[in-house]
Amino acid sequence: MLFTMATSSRSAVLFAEARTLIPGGVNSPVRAFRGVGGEPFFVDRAEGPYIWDVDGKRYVDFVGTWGPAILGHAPQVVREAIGTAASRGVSFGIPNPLEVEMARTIVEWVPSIQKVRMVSSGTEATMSSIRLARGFTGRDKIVKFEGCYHGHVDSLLVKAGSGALTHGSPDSAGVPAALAALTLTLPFNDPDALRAVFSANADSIAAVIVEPVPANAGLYLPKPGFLELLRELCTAHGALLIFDEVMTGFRLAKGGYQELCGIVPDLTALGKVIGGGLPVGAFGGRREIMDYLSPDGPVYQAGTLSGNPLALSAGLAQLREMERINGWKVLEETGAAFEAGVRRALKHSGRDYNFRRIGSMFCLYFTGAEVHDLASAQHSDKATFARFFHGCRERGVYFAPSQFEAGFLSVAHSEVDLGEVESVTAQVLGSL
Ligand code: KE4
Repeated sequence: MLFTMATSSRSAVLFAEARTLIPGGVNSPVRAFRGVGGEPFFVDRAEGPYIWDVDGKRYVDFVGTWGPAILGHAPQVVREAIGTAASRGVSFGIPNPLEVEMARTIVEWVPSIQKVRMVSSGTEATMSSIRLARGFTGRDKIVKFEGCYHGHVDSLLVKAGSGALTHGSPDSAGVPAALAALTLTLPFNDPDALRAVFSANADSIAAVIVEPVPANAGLYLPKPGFLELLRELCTAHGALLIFDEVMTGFRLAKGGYQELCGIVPDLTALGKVIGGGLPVGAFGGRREIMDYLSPDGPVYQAGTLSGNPLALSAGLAQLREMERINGWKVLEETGAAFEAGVRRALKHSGRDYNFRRIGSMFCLYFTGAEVHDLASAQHSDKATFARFFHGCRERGVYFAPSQFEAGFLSVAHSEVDLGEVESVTAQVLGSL
């Protein structure tokens, strides 16, 4: 089933040229609509909860550039901060005060982080975290969970989620078998599998990396006790626990999901929100671990644009604004209102569904089965999801173009927007 844009649309013309110049016509695979069919539209501009495509069509946006747009798109405080910073210089490659201010903020807001290093993407944050864990422990094996996505790091592109899953290549080509063999994968929410992997690998596991709320196979939640058991086993076996909070950090709470669940990881990977839409990632944790990093320690890690003044200005402005307005309270209220509307629409649809939400992150699966891991998420009816996605897109509501992604709300989504989305959702569900 193909959903094609009008051939005369500027998006179609742009995409045709893009495909001759850029692999798949996109700079990141999930943007190619392969999970839902059809061709992507091209965006012209974005503001608040809205995006406009190059043909002038407006959408209420629930992707939010995959998480960074927590205040909505192009918030004034972020635009002003970027302008002010740019007037003083765009990049230095020399220590600058903003790096100290961002590090101080992260350390204050996330108590498990005693020292932090800035990088330029979530991938760099997780890649550096696992290298640091291997260097600190002197061990080689990494444990991850099926369907979790931690960026396109060789060691972590094993049974990965997000675009890898959408494109049916959870185990990417180009990753040497010898390296992939050092990555052990488990089903999420499976305590027996967790105990077994530690029993079988005792003291050779350097780290377990986990999305504490997996949001790259849609969205599902940790079962009670699962993360607590993970923490206990890592401690007992001298393995480091790495929370990948690139998506959940500073979004689900001021201190990220670890503030809500009360579990203290050894390292945390961060990104998205802390860049205000510009390229930023970070990783941090216990001082004794972080001091293993060059130039003090033997684990090398570096980056030309790490701590870039524009990116840090944008991120700090966004974090400050979230704190000023208590954005986390606003996001919970908005999320609850959004969920109520979607559930009213679903209730009348007579369809099997599984709607999951935590704070401002959500996912709608078209399956009546409980979704708690990758295998159950894959029971969702992807063809129905694709029809739902395009039906909403045609009516000006933009959800993530894949069943295996999460949706994001911002503080800019108003009651009017949510009312519009409830009406559109009801119409589309009724037409499937
Ligand atoms: P980046 O390298 O894309 O900045 O971050 C990688 C990453 C790490 N950890 C988690 C939990 C993530 O979700 C991500 C990236 N998220 C995807 C969306 N599922 C980015 C979208 C894309 O790949 O284009």
